Amino acid sequence: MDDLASLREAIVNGNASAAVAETRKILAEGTDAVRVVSEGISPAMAEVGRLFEECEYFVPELLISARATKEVFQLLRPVLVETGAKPKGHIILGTVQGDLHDIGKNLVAAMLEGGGFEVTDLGVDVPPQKFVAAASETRAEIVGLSALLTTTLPAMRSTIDAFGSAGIRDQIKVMVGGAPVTKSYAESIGADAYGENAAVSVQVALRLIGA
Ligand code: B1M
Repeated sequence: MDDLASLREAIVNGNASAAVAETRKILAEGTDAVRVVSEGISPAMAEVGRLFEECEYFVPELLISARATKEVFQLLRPVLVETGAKPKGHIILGTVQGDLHDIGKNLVAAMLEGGGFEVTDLGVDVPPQKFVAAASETRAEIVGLSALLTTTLPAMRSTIDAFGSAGIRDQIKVMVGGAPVTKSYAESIGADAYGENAAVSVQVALRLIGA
């Protein structure tokens, strides 16, 4: 049993207080916060997804595990953010229209902040026009689109198209990510980059701004 097994178990069981207590303990022991994400939260939520697929869990169980993850994230966020360098660029982030999943997007936001980016988080269920308006107002270099549902993948394409219709597609780089997104899908919709996970997203964003 590794040092993150109890945290994973608490998240899968939706036991928020145990998950928070375990996170406090492992952070105090010096466990890297990025590892808590990649070897704690991510596999635990993948297991929750598997149980949902096999009809052992239903939406209430998903919500309870998601709440436990969010409470863990409140502890991790300041630690992830403080590891970063000085601001390097500005990124607008959001979950696309029709999609309410935000755990992965929030992790990406924290990692990007930790990597020295200013992040404007538009939240979930974000319509294309809201991304375009935020990009025009902030003059951000990158817009990051997250989607977790196969049914909301087309909203990524419509968001990219909306930048074209507004005449500002050449002024912004688009990074896409989320469980159903692949590199080839990203290419097929005209995105500039694909972020496979939160940690990789920082490197991808740095590459996009030429850093
Ligand atoms: Co939903 N859900 N869900 N859900 N949910 C999935 C996605 C699903 C795969 C579960 C399953 O069937 N196995 C399935 C989608 C199937 C499909 O599309 N083919 C599903 C479904 C069906 C649904 C509903 C339709 C269920 C229903 O109501 N009948 C419904 C849809 C609601 C909606 O959005 N309109 C729904 C609702 C929910 C909850 C609200 C209950 C809850 C979300 C709570 C929240 O986010 N606040 C929920 C949850 C928790 C899940 C699972 C179990 C976990 C998602 C998660 O947080 N993963 C999920 C199953 C799964 O993923 N295995 C599932 C952990 C997170 C760290 O990973 O988000 O992938 P992830 O993010 C990663 C990378 O993808 C990447 O970095 C992150 C960290 O490394 N990444 C990016 C993400 N965005 C990025 C952006 C980037 C770069 C990288 O650049 C911009």
